[in-house]
Amino acid sequence: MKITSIEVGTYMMPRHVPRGYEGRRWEVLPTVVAHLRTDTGIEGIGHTITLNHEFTRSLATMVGEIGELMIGQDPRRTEQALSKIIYPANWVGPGGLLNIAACAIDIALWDIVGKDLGQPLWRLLGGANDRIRVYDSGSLIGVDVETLQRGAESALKAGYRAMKMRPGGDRHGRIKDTVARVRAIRDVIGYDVDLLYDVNQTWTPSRAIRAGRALEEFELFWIEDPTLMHDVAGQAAVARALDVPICSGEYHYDVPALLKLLEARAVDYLMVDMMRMGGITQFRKVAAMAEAFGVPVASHLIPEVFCHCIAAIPNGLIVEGMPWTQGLFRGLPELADGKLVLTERPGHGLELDPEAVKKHRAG
Ligand code: SMN
Ligand code: MG
Repeated sequence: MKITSIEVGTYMMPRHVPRGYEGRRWEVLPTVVAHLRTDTGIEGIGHTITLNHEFTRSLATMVGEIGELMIGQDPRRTEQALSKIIYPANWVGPGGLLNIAACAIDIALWDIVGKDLGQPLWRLLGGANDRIRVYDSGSLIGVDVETLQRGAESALKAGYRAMKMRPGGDRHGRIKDTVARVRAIRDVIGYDVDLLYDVNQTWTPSRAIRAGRALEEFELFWIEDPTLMHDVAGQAAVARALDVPICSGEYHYDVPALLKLLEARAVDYLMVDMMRMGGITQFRKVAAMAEAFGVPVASHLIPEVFCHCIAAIPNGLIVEGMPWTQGLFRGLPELADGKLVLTERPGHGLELDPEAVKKHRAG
């Protein structure tokens, strides 16, 4: 089997704009889709996103150029196919745009592998589970507590049994305000629903320790990225000081960077961003590495593909249910008892929704 052509599409996916987050940056999410076609008629699709609009065209171009390097390759030999980009990319990588773009191609390769074998990715990648926990990540975004509380109610109504909140104006203010904000959400959801807390690198280690202790009574499922991404020692100190698990990793671009977090015991749970890693092929290596450290793995964004990977591995913890890209696809996994239920559809099981394509295509 050989890859014969690549086509790239850019879509501006509409997003829910929370109060206090007005502006184009939140209104649409640039999403780039790669179609890899083969001489057998099987077509694989893969996607990637950029939160910043400024380099959308560059991203689409990079996806297309990496795709051109795949022409003539056997898509089932994922490692060999991707080895074709290592030399040409050694001056525009490692990391950054290169990985974000390679992710779309890598997902499309795996989609072809699955379709060729008639198997869904969750089974091909190990099949540890055929359903996997998911948390709502899109509803509790907002500056004011009331918006968050309404978001929590809607997440419960949608069937989620776990959800993630972020600090607001309290981020650098009095810790008692941080406590009040978390209490306001626990008041709505109780303690049978898991509550996750994402700090996005904005605390110092000492503040993280003080805030983490003050939040202890709320039994957070995790505190995410409490400190600066490169302050591995600082984050390890936080992880040591607190009983609440620390989850981190989404900001890093390669396997060695995540190894550093594991070796330093700076994470209790490892979060992986498939796009920053460059796709499923690299994700598997990270997941196996984390398993060796006894560390569970959580996903960052694109849940419609990531659910396969987290379900497949023995140390898969939970999937981030961020709804931003799912409007582009048909064949999404359904939510039941707080879990995503994987199907028998081969590959990742997704196809572009023709209506969404018509509405959101931007290039
Ligand atoms: C996040 C970061 C970047 C883009 C979207 C969301 C956030 C998360 O850290 O974990 O959801
Ligand atoms: Mg995060």
